[in-house]
Amino acid sequence: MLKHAQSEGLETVWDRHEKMQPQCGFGQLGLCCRNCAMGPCRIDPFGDGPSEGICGATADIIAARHLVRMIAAGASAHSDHGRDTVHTLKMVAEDENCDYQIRDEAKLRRLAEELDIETEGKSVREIAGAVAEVCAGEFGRQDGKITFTARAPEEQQRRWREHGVVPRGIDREVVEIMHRTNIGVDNDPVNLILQGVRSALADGWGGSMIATDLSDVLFRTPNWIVSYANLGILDPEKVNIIVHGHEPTLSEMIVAATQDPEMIELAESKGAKGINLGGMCCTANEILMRHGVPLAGNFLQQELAIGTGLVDAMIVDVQCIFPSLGKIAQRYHTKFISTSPKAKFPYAEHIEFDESRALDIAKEIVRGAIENMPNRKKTSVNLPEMTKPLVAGFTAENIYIALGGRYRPSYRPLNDAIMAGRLRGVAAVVGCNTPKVKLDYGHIEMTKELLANDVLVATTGCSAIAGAKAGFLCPEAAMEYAGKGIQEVCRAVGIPPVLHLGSCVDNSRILVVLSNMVAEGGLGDSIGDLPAAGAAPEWMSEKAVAIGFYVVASGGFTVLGESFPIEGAKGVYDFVTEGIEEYFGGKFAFEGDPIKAARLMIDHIDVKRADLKLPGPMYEVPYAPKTQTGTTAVA
Ligand code: NFS
Ligand code: SF4
Repeated sequence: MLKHAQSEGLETVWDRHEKMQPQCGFGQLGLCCRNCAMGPCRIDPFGDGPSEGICGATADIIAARHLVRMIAAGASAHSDHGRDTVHTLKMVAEDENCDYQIRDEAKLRRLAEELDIETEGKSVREIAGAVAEVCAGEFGRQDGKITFTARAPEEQQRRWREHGVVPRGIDREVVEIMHRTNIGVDNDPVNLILQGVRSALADGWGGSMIATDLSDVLFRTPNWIVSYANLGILDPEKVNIIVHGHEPTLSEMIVAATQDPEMIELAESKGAKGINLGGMCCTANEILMRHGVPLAGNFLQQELAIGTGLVDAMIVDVQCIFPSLGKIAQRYHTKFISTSPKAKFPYAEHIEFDESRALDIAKEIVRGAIENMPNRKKTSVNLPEMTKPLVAGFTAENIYIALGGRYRPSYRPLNDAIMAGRLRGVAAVVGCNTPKVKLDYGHIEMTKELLANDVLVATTGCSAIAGAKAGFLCPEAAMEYAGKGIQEVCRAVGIPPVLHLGSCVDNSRILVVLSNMVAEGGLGDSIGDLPAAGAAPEWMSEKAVAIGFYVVASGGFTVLGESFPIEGAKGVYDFVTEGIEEYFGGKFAFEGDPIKAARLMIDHIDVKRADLKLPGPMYEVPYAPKTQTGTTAVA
């Protein structure tokens, strides 16, 4: 596809990345500030020039302020998505003719109970209204704690209380970051980062968790589903529509519109063999998990998708959408349609999505795509015929069943497998793509190394799409890539060695799974005690910074492929890679080589196994750190 793009004279993210070299060293090190108009200021990393900004801010203050603003931005993105989901649930409650419905009543009732809502004698819509109201309240809450934080192990909650980071309201924590990072407010780097942690927790255990749970209620909780992935899912004989972005309120309705008989008939009248819908980025994961809609690709593939010349419409809502798409779409016949009042793009046709007329608008968009198919420029078509089969649809509600708890609905089989050393541990490999490394390289190499060492992998976001394209999400992958322990587990229960848990807001599912593992017993008192680790080998978005911080603050060891922009600020760097562990049990490491990064994760898992007095891995593993205490592992 890159060769094709080149021959067509298309400029892609990789070309722009190359043109941008060398990138600004001050920015990379986190040593520039323009938080006020006395600046911009920059600190000299070599010690010859200024060591403080004009106001007197040191490198640590400047880098910490910027870092927590990144958290605020990321937490806002996830949480505003959560807010939109609440809004949709409220609409369902208020309007019986609404295009959306309650698809998982049992989950709605469970949530109502958890939120202390009286359900006796209430209709489903009344319960939905009450749940929506309580969830909406979590955004504007002024004090107390975000309700779902109670899902975390008690020991973790105790640490949050001890260090004053229990999140109050979701919006409040973000606003407080914006206040405290103004010139002349909070000038203690650790104090700033603790507020960053508070806002990140409000995201993971608040905004993101609400987005996940209410999406399950509205669109149904996912279950195992098969599909396939990569640009080869595009079909020259069908109308091809790609939905790109994040919020399932839009993509769910596009799914419904493409299945409408009237639309299918219209497509056939134009000579098409039907309508082919594919997803891109996290909205792809949402509709894959619930409907089996194939994955067209991840973040870096968005321009290439249009470059196939086969996309009749690319429909976008919010987040991770390149502003370059409109220009590229103009080179082809592709309709590039923006739908959110929050996100408009150059050269896009804007058809505003309004939840109260959701299906009608979705049909209007799909009709436009169908009518556009005859305009394809045959000479520009290039379809890379590559796809891989996959299994997705793992959740906190079904993962224990998948792992052998069928006859006893509990996490016991999973915990037992870890305690016995059949599984050395578990890892979450998540997050974005970046043009700084070869496409998907970080995800693929890291995952292979973990699997070979009997570390079971959970995945979400663009990493899940990378894993899907690499073929990791099918059960057979265990035989090809995994160690003997994972092979035994996968053979016994028929799961892939890499479990797809959804979009990036669905990292909240991973928090719940880990909390459930702690509650099951035998693996310590908190998430930080588990033989587990997380990674975002190719992170690029501010959302990933928020995720990283809520994982670390929840006790998780997290390896990032690229450092935060803090390397010029030693105090901040040392705090996030060391000091923070004493507060919350988790910490960051930065490692660009995915194999070395995987080994840091494995080292951590082995230390946790030793702390829990668990034996080493049951089977021979290729990587055994020198410090290993196990009996059967060999170097
Ligand atoms: Ni996550 Fe999903 Fe992908 Fe990164 Fe963007 S799509 S919300 S931010 S690039 S994983
Ligand atoms: Fe410079 Fe301080 Fe203003 Fe930042 S806040 S631009 S360091 S004077």
